[in-house]
Amino acid sequence: KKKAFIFDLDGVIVDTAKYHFLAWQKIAAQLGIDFTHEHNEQLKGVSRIRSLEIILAIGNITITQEEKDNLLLKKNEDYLTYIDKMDESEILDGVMQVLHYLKQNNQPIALGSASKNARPILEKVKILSYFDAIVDGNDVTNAKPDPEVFVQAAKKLNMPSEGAIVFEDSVAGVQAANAAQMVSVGIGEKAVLHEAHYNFNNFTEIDTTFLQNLVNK
Ligand code: G16
Ligand code: MG
Repeated sequence: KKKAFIFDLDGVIVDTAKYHFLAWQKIAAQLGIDFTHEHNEQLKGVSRIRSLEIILAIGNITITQEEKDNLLLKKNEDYLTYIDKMDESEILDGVMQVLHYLKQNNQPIALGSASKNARPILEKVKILSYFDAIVDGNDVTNAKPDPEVFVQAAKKLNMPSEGAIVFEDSVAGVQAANAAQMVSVGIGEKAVLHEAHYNFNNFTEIDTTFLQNLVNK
């Protein structure tokens, strides 16, 4: 039996949230906004443009579209300097064991990320070859919590949405998976991701019995 296994990227495979934070903090400072770690939580799983809009709302600031475009460009250029230094040591604990197990058992694996930088990041941490399909911020029109990114991922794998398994660290991502009729596995704080069908703090808590049960369901 086969099921589509779909992984979010930021916060699930690697902790790029810390780099997004550093880059956004510079933009916020430039706008005179004090951007905190708590604020950064709101940006998880959210698209780049939406992230900027949230920051502008925090600072109660209105700017022109041209200024927005400049800031988005600047933010990404800065973010890419952090990404450039990444290597396989940044893969979060337990992720490789799960990827290995799924590969050994010929389960279809996809990435479902809001990031437009997903491919270079997977290349940097040297796991691009594990993925049979990649759907990222360059492919979708509707951001999470819209199910589009995960529905596209299952389609690319030639697998049904129903029964597909999604690993997510964001509330919007869990909602997107649920809206797609998929099995949502929350990675992170259960209190935050309480809408997920299953909850784990990280991948080291996921064992092969759990994965096999999902396949057989
Ligand atoms: C990620 C992050 C978000 C980020 C978004 C867009 O999504 O969680 O914080 O704003 O990608 O990233 P980029 O600016 O690289 O296009 P995910 O879905 O992988 O968690
Ligand atoms: Mg995420």
